[in-house]
Amino acid sequence: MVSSSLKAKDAPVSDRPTLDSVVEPRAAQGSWASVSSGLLDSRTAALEKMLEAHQGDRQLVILQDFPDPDALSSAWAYKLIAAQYEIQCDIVYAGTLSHQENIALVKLTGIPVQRWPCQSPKSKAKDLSPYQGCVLIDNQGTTSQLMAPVQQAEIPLVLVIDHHSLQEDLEAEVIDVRSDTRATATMLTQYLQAGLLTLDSSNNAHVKCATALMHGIRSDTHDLRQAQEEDFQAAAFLSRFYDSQILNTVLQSARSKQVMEVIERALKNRSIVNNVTIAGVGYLRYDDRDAIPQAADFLVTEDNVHTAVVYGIVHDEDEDLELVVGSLRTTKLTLDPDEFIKEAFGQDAQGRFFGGGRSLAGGFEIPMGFLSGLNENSEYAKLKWTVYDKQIKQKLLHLVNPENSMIDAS
Ligand SMILES: [Mn+2]
Repeated sequence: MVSSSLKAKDAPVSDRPTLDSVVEPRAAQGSWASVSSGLLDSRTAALEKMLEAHQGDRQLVILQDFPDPDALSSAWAYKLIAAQYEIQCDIVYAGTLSHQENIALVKLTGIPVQRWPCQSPKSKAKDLSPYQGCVLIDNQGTTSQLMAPVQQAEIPLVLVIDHHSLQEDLEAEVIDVRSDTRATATMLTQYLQAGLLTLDSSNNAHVKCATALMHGIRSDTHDLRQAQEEDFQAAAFLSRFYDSQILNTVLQSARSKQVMEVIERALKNRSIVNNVTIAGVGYLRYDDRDAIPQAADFLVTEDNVHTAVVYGIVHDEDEDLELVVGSLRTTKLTLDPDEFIKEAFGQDAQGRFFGGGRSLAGGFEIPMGFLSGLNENSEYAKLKWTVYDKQIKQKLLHLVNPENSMIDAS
């Protein structure tokens, strides 16, 4: 049994506004079949109205720093929709594409995405003046370093389409946040089905975008094993257009040696308490950051394990910056990763949470502040890891096994 502090997903949460209070009344049940066509119609109408009002604009579509297939494909679908309104979109992210499948997806389908490294004194600031609006897809701005410069340039937030839990203080012209939906790609596919863009199987970009969306849905639903009716409906629609050969090639991309080594460390270091497996993997390079969620994906497959948390210290050589990065994966439908992570790690001095999540997955990033920075002294590096490892483990165990969560001080 997991402690009662792992609250059921459907337990009443805070009084934060939900999409329903922002956009429209809630449907009787969450499933696609029961969502009245009226609900979809009003969402489509809201998006259409925004697009019409911004005809001829140039928009910046911001993805999280480490974009995944769901984000990449959804942003592309939005770009294709917006193009019909003569809105030119640039899809950007600040971090890196480090999962081999994501690199293969972008290469094979040609998703028009650009890396805009930021924060670095070396990388010169991007000119944001051509943009009249900014759009967040598969995120709400909390996982992108680009939000700060965009807010500074006072570019209005015109649209948010996401399925992570709704963040407080989110303001945009149109907000479509559905935390019960498994994939943002499902939401974008619904907009396509509603007629915002007519897919044409003789159009190469359409076929490749449909392929990317199919991959997006698959990857956010554990290969459809956790898919809901609406995801199957969306996948069924995409099946008329997508290229299964490209998708196969993407899925067959091999794991890098570094990823294998991180998985090995995760296996070796894991401890299992109340069906939750927790593993610290020590230091890793910035480019190998995606090994952490991949290790969590792997650990959650163990017998009698429903939730895996893997974390490590990621070192960015370019910036000489270190931060603790962690991923959570769960197959337990009643566990809310967003709540779990917020409860485990709390907030920083500015009141921002160290992480959050969506259904079945979550992540966190803890800046190391004064302790950040590579040190040549391996004893010191070891000591620093030990401190972080124990502190994170203690916070996680406090939730997983409250009676016995004190660390062994010996
Ligand atoms: Mn997603």
